[in-house]
Amino acid sequence: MTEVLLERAEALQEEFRRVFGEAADGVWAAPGRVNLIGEHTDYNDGFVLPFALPQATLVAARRRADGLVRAHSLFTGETVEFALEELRPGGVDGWAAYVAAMCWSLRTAGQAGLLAEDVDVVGVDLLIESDVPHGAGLSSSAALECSVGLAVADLTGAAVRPLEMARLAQRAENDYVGMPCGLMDQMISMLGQAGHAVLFDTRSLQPTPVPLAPEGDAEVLVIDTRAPHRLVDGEYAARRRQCEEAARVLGVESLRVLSDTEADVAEILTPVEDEVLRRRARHVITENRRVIETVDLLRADDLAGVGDRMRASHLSLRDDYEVTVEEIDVAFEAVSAQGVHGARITGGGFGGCVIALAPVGLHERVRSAVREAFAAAGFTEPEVFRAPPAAGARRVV
Ligand code: GAF
Repeated sequence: MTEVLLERAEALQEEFRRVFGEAADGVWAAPGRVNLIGEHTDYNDGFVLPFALPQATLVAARRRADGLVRAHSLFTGETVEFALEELRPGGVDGWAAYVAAMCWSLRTAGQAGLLAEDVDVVGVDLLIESDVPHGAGLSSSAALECSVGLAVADLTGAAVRPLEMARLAQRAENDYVGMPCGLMDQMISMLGQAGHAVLFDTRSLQPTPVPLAPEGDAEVLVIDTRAPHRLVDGEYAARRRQCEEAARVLGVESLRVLSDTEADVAEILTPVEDEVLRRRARHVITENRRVIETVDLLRADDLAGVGDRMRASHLSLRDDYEVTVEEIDVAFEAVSAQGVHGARITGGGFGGCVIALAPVGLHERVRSAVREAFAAAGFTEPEVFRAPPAAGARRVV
């Protein structure tokens, strides 16, 4: 448990008393994430290799017995109230949709076959604060879902395992909020480990922690381009449909099946006549292979090799999957010229962040290079910060 998180939790408890007039029962936290490699593979049964960030969403909560949820966000200053009995998918919107979605998902978890029985959520007051950058592709939504889910489950006395909570959060997002995401973000928010990335096989649901630069000679830098997300939901859903269509044409259950072979990608894709579908599928198949190669290279401490895979991933996401935007490509080129091992876009795309795997000591150089490139292009000033892999969701106090 970090000092900083404890201090934040204590401050949040005080604030809770001010907002709700009573003491909180506890404080729970769940982190945002970056993905080292394995993008747009999670909804294709594939591999991902994310890690949890030190940035987290904190929720102070108090159980109530009258079937009401009251949630106050320190980010927007708003309080939203709803009755649990009246929860229907899509019924609450904005940031509170994720709160409502988690309560709904827990209350119907047994019906959905995700837990042995539905969780009897009886009511809760929630106070929420977060330092996960919002709308930056760093999974602020998963951090909110998982922190709220943990708080509500704990206060109800329900034993929910981390991976079960991740699946409940994914269902909340898919079926309540309407975003057809995969499982990566919720998985890593629940299962993150300090000092490690987590290789996750989204078909077997098997997580494998992989130490990240244990020699202390390298670190991950995050460049938040602050480019507004554009068309994100529609384009994401479209990519997902294209992958399903490509798998259908190829006669496989998912594109993952094709990543497991040694076969030549061009040959595999010969039956796909549509050029766009072919490029989408090529990205997914080659990306899955890059994830597995990256894990082997990390274990061999071959950071230059990891960097090569990151670069190849970026180019594939730019040219085949078409999810980058100008700010992202400018940041990628600027950072790649600073002596880093490698760089790539991270997250779903259409804005968001670039990450770099860099020898320790390059932080300032990367920051000024990217800022200069952005100033020259007339873009908003980007943020650059270090990202040491952190622990997953937990109760803080
Ligand atoms: C978003 C989604 F939420 C994830 O499930 C994943 O598909 C990612 O985009 C792309 O890799 O973060």
